[in-house]
Amino acid sequence: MPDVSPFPVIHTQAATVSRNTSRPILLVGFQHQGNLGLGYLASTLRQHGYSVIICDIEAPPDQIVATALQSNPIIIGFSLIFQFYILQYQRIISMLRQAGVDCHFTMGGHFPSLSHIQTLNMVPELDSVVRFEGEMTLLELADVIGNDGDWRAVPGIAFRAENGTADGIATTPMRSLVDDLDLLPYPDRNYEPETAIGHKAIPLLASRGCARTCSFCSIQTFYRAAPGKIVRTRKPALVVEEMRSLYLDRGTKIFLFQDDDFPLFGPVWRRWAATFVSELHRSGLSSRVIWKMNCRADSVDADVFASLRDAGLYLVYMGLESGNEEGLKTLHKQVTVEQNLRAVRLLKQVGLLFEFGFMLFDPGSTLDSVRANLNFLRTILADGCAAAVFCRMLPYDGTPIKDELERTGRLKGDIVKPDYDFLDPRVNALYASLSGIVDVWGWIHGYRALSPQLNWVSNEIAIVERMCPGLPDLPELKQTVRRLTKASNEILFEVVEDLLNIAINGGTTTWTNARLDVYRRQFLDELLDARNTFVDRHQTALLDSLEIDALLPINEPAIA
Ligand code: B12
Ligand code: SF4
Repeated sequence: MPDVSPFPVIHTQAATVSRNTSRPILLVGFQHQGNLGLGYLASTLRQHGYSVIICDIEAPPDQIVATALQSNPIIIGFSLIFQFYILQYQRIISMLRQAGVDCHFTMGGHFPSLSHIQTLNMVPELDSVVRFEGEMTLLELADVIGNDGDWRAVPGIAFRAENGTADGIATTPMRSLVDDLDLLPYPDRNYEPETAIGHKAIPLLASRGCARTCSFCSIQTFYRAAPGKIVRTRKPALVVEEMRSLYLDRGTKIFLFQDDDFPLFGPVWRRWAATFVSELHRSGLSSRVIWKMNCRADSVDADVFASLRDAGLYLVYMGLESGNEEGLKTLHKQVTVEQNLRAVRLLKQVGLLFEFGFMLFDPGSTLDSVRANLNFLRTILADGCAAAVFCRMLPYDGTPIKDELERTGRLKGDIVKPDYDFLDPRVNALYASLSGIVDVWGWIHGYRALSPQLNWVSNEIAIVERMCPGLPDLPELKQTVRRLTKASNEILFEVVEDLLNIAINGGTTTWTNARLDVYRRQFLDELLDARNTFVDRHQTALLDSLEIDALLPINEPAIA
């Protein structure tokens, strides 16, 4: 039987030196929904003998400072995965220094990797930035610092240099991306996971990297800037083995694949997916667990998705992004409107729930393109299958579109709020009036907003359909949620349309924030009432569905 569970220890340059593990390493990051980056860093360090403490960046700052003072770490590693959090990190980092914490401070993540100079300039208390995938670099940094070695020679970092560079920042040779993801230990998951209708939902990865080149996305540049293979898939049998251990040890029945683009596109990844499906069936998990993944519209195929559905797939997140050809070109999606429409049609046909990313506005927006986007949303959501969500494209650091806006003198704002104006002033006015009237934080954005709540209840229904098939009242609840979703979408679309017509023909709108808030509250009240009544009525069956069936077939994965 192949060796699947123990992880061979991967070595760094410093692996041969004796390791000083007497002091812990403190990691600070955004923990909501479980942070896989921090998880992999922590498990790699632990595998090599270090003790690791993880603090949530959203914990009270005093608590983070107290933990640092008490634990006397060798390094504090900050994980910045959302660039707009940089000020929050800045504040905590300077509090730590003021409190006398004098160990090595480093930071990693997309923004620090791609914009290391800005990061070091904005956060002067940092000693270094770890660039790109950080497992091996952080380990080596700890090894070298623990032995009072020259950390400035560790590959894969940036730091302030007194001389020799024009901008005062030096970089060491880049470290290659992790070649074989299966050599990494399972990520640390020592936190209370999110639950959906009582079921734990745990994030995991089957691959890293994305082969596509969307202009607004920092993932493609992140995985291209570092040397090494851009997309790396794990062995399907080992992914299933991780799921199996999470099922048995943690009672996990919902798995959230956070892969940027789940391996499905093209013949090689289709084969990968087929093997994954057969491993799930072989392990006995396909009838016991459900899972969600992210993919592009051009990966959707009726037969493939039917087989994924039969192996537990219940929710698909698709980055549709635009509903007009010009917009798709600006965003360099390399899909057509028809492909987007087709993907949605096929998912509905196969009976899969879907959520989507959509940018009503992008830097090339015109009044016509906004109307086309609106019509697109109306088409795909006409049956109330999902609540409308949309946003304005934001030019994140490290993206081709940000560089283009900068080159053409259109980039505005700063790292926390990067922005731009549309070329047609009427689109600017439309966007401003729309954000003023639709309190998007109450309707579209934010965990408690209406659209996410509607989608959340649809998600719960899809879970119950799979975990407790045949429960009475479920079809009625589903119908109610669809009706509410449809009505909520229609109001949102009416507002956009009204403001769009005003942007073209002039006039004033009768929509106000207060009027919308009345609708919003009505929808939310009805939604919560229907959902809670259902849960109350079926508590016993829902609780029973949380039980774990430990009688899985003995798993002897065939490693490809
Ligand atoms: C999962 C996820 C989420 C989860 C977060 C879960 C969590 N706590 O981590 C949820 C769903 C909450 C989420 C929300 C959002 N997300 Co999100 N998310 C992701 C996603 C898909 C995967 C993250 C992940 O697990 N990666 C896998 C791990 C292994 O990789 P990693 O995080 O990069 O970590 C490695 C390295 O970066 C490095 N590293 C990272 N930290 C550190 C620290 C140290 C000390 C060191 C040494 C190294 C290091 O080493 C790690 C291991 O190799 C990423 C895309 C991506 N590929 O990263 C987007 C991404 C991070 N999200 C993004 C965005 C925009 C959002 C939202 C704004 C979306 C929205 N419109 O609402 C919100 C913001 C939430 C908020 N609070 O404001 C953007 C961020 C863009 C930016 N430049 O800021 C990303 C990059 C996607 C994209 N390109 O658009 N997201
Ligand atoms: S948006 Fe998605 S498909 Fe496009 S480059 Fe980013 S991760 Fe890949």
